[in-house]
Amino acid sequence: LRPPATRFAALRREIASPSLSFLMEAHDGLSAKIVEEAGFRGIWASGLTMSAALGLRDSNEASWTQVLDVLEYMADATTLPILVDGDTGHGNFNNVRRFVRKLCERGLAGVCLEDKLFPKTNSFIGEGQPLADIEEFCGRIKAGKDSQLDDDFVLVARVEALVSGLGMEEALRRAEAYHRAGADAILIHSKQSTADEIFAFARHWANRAPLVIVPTMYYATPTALFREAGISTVIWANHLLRAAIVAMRETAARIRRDESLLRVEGQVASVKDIFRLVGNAELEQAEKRYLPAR
Ligand code: SPV
Ligand code: MG
Repeated sequence: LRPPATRFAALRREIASPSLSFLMEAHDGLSAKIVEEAGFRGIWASGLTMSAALGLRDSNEASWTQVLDVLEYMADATTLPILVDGDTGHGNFNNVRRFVRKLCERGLAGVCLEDKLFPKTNSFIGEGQPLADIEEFCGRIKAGKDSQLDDDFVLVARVEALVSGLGMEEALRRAEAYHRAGADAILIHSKQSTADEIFAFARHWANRAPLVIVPTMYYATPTALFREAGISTVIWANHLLRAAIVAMRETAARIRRDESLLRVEGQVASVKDIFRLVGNAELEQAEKRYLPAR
């Protein structure tokens, strides 16, 4: 496994490089492995999908230490750098300090903090969610940066002003403040079905710091346009969990209807595939080395 130190540098490279980077969502150890297998260079540990995979809402129902445990499984399962969806930071500046230290200790390469209030609600629910006071959120950013245990740890500040209907000026004001407070990148979020406001923001922002986007709602926008706009990083935020939901639902329904496995066997991963994914071959080697010969 790649030692954690290089993971911090790897995420920083992805975020800082002028070429467009991609982070793919994962929500547990297995999905993290699948992201790596697909050839992605980094993982988005989504708050929405980690919660949903636990059967919970994206409302900080899982405690931050429960989230940390999921993240540790993900970090152990892959060599890729992981950008953690840190929601609001689970409280005020003091909670952020402890959260960031623990992420660093477990080899998580970066965190994204959003300018909302604890407990948060998913951005695609309701209208006009209240945002954090700018100064207070800047304190969270500074506290996070002051607590990182590796120089390359990445803190992304997420601006929710467009989602909350506060407009472009407020979004830019907030992004500027968060950048000054020490954020390494700005995530500008939108829930519109086109990327118009994202592109407008990017024009005004003029690359003062790397921009990260989440095109869940404006999914039809060609990626070439993100490149042209000088976006740093695209997050495909929830698609492995959504794919799994469809596959699991279809498989459960078919087995229930058929009372037989015959028609699903060819449609599902083989048991061997599971063994391969979780590295049973390595265990066989280790047994030869460490168990007494029989
Ligand atoms: C997540 O994946 O949890 C995110 C992105 O924060 S969004 O669901 O669009 O808020
Ligand atoms: Mg989230």
